[in-house]
Amino acid sequence: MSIYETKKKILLLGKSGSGKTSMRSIIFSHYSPYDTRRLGPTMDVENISVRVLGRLQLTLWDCGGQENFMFSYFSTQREYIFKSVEMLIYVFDMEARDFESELLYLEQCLDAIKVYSKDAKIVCLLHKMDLVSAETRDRIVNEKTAQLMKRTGKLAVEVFSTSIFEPSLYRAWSRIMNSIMPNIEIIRQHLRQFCEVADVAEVVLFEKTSFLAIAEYQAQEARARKGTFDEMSSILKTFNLALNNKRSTSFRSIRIRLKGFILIITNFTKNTVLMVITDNPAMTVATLSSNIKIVCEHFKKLEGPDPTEAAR
Ligand SMILES: Nc1nc2c(ncn2[C@@H]2O[C@H](COP(=O)(O)OP(=O)(O)OP(=O)(O)O)[C@@H](O)[C@H]2O)c(=O)[nH]1
Ligand SMILES: [Mg+2]
Repeated sequence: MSIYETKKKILLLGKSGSGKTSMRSIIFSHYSPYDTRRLGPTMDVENISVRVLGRLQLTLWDCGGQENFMFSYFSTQREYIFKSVEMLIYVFDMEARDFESELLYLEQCLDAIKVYSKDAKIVCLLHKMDLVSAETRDRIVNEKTAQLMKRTGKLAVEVFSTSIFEPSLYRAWSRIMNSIMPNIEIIRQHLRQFCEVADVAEVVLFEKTSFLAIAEYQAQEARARKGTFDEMSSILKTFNLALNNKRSTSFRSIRIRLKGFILIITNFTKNTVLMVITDNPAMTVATLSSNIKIVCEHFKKLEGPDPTEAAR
């Protein structure tokens, strides 16, 4: 049986204009950050299904944040919205002045979640961080996080600061994806084996549409390098967008060879892209490429058949 056979409901909530539709359009559709200026407010709820790796299907519930909609989520639509939720993502606009009133909304969400989806994971995004000056960012994030934590009590809540103009968006969403991927440990184990057998320093598996890093493994000596993956997600996504717009084609592979260093980023399985880095001076691009081909067959089996193809 394939290891990816799950449907998961993710609720995206937050006041109107906080940036919910923008972030999901950048990550899961082909929007650039600048395209999001054209977005109008979301009316009621927009459901978007995203197939992540063959059989993991996410249903994003992008809930319009205008007051009348929020009111109905907490009254007439309460059960419909908050039942069977795998993850609640609450988006705070760091430009908005009234953080207190946002916290009241969050509290209402948490009350409903406790009733209808008590095991749901909770993530809060302090969004539009690009509008906060670099000198005050750390202080503001710490203050807001402390205020948040006071209100969420014993619930485990993860907080990320994000901006559509920065790699932080990918960092947060990669972590989100990691935490809801079924059997992520199995994938990691396979990446680790690949690193060891092929004498590779680092390997990262990206989802092909979003370029979110799903899983990674670093050999001991590579662990000092930090931050590569989130930046890489946003670079690859931008590169792919440019290819799409200018040449109606999409990304296939990048190979970089420097003295004692090879980096290959290549289409891998139907739903993934693989990045491999080695600093073994004896390794050649040809050997590394053929190792990737061998391990690819193995991952294809893990991923299992795409149900949309099986149905044809
Ligand atoms: N500066 C900045 N602007 C952002 C960011 N994210 C979104 N925006 C802008 O915020 C505006 C509103 O974004 P939307 O995504 O439509 O907001 P929403 O939360 O979906 O709003 P509703 O659908 O009404 O609930 C758009 O003009 C975006 O370009 C960000 O990180 N930084
Ligand atoms: Mg919206």
